[in-house]
Formats: sequence, structure tokens, C-alpha cells
Amino acid sequence: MLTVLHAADFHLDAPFRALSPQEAQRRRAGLRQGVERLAELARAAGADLALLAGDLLDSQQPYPETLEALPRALGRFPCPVVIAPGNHDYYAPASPYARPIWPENVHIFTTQTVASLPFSALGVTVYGCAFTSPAREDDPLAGFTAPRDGTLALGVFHGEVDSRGGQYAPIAPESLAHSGLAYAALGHVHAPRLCPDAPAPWAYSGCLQGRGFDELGEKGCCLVTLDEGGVRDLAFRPIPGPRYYERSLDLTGLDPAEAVRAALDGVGVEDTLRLTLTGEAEALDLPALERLGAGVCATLELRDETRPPRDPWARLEEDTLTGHFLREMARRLETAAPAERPRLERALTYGLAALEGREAPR
Ligand SMILES: [Mn+2]
Repeated sequence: MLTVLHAADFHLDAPFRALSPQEAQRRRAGLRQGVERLAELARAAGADLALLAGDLLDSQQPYPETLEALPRALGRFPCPVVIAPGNHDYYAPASPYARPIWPENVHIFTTQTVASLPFSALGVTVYGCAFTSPAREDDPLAGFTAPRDGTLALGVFHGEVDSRGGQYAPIAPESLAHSGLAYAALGHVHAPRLCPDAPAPWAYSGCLQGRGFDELGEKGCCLVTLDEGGVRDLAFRPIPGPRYYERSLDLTGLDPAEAVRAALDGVGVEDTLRLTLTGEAEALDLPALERLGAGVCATLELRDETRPPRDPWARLEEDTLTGHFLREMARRLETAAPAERPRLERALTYGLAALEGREAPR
């Protein structure tokens, strides 16, 4: 059995332009720490090999801290680490990947054409290639088929599956299907996508940490277990780190503070929650509600889309079908047994919504 850790898109030294300079600096340090956490996971999982599918660096000019932290963290992996440079961290003679800073266990693809790296002790051959500029419009896997040489063929590539063209190495699903790879570790797409049942199983591990509301939820890596027959197990493994969540909360009939507190359930101290408040509510004290996030999460951002509560009896006197309905409901409620009231009140709410062509409340 072979355990492979697959990760990509660390985007170390991303500028975090939406944040204050101090907060951005803190998040960049957090990203570097994310790679340490990845190394810890590799050790805990007993990884035999790590495939890192590009865009580990956000640019060609990382901070000196990163040029120390990344090689150090990769050196802590208990196994060989293979990198396929992406469009952000493309391989060039002047790029960080060409410097003599990488530990012995790190192997970096440097050519646009597919090259191979044998790991005979593992019975594995890794195939991969590199971006050598910020863009490439050809399919890196076009025409490629791994030779059947008795080793397990694995791939690591940065590119865009299904993109029908574009400048980020469009990979046709047919190219993957004909690759003969037992597993292709892909990078570039930041949301995890696992395809263990494809003709040649492949996955996007997604990015290592969310950097904004376009990268929501848990982030992490893939752990792949293989034997001579191919992929036995492919699983997404979250890595602790700041996450972004976007949720909506219907306040109708609820105490706003209690409801907001409940919505913070499962949100961690490093996380950012954007919560859209909907339904009927009295005027809200947003700053007071946002303070409920203090100490619970990094940022609680509230958006007020509530409407003022309406009086269901406002049209009681009208000489319309709605007026008749309300008078009938009022009469029934007046004489209803207590056990019967909740059902009648629901009928009032739904009936009124139907008559006014509104969406029925929850
Ligand atoms: Mn990319």
C-alpha cells in the first residue's frame, strides 16, 4: 500500500488586498504555518510521497521569510516531495525554484513537456511538467500515455480540466482518460473536486486556506491510498486554518441575539462569517450583534436584509376575499381551544401569504 499526499495552491505571500496591512501580514504568516500543518499531516498519515500541483507561491518575488519557511517545511515531509510549478510560480531561470534552497527530498519539474521521475524504492514513476511562463494554452497531457513498465504511474499537473481552452493549461478529460495514470494530482482550481471513478482517477485538492468569500468552507489536501491495482481510497482532509463562511439567517419570530449566537456554532476563532439576516425583525442594532462575534471568530460581518414585521390583521375590515378570510380566521381563533390555536395561526400565515401572492414563510 502506498500513501500519497496531494496538495496545491498555497499561494504563499498572496497580497490579501481586502485586509489591513497588519491583518494581511498576519494572514501571510498563517499561510506559511499552513504548510507546516501539511507537513505534520504527512507525518501523521505516514505519507510515502507528496505531490504538490503548483501555485505554491503567489508570485515570482516571495518575501525572504517565505523562501526560508517553504523549503524548511517541505524538508520536514517524511517522504519525497514533487512539485509541478503553476502559472503563478512558473519555472524560469530566475524563479525561486531555480535557487539552491530546496532540501534533498524536493523534486521540481522544470519543462513544459511531460517528464518522468522514478522512485524505484516505491515502485512508482511520477510524471509531470511545469508552467515556464504565466500562461500556456496547450493541453499538457495531449498525446501522453504513461508507458507500462511495471511501476505505478502517478501524475502531478497544474491546469484547468474542462475549460475548453484558455491560458491555464486546458486539460481535456480525454487526455486524462488516455494518460494511463493510476492517479493525477491536479492544481489550479481552488475548490476540492475528487474524481476517484474516472478512467484515470484524478482530483483537485483545492487551495490550502481560503483567502476570501470566493473560497468558502474547509480547505486542505487529498490523501490517496494506492496498490498495484490503482486507487484504493481517495479522501479530502481538511487542514486547520482560517476559513470563510457565508450563511443566511431568517430572524422571523426569533430573538436576534440568540439566533446570531446559534449561527456562530461551528465557526472557529480564526474564521470569518458573513451572515445575511432575512425575514421579519424589529429595527436591529447591527454593531451590538456584530460584537457577539468577538472572541468567537475573527470577523463577523452582518448584512441586514430583514423587513419590519407586519400586522396580519391590517386588512381585516376590507370588503375583499382577504378581508373575509381574516374575519373568518379571527372568529375561529376567538373560540378555538388552546390546543387548536397553533394550527389556526399557521393557517392564517399561509392563507394570507397565498392570498397576497407572497412566498410562504418557513
Ligand atoms: Mn493557478
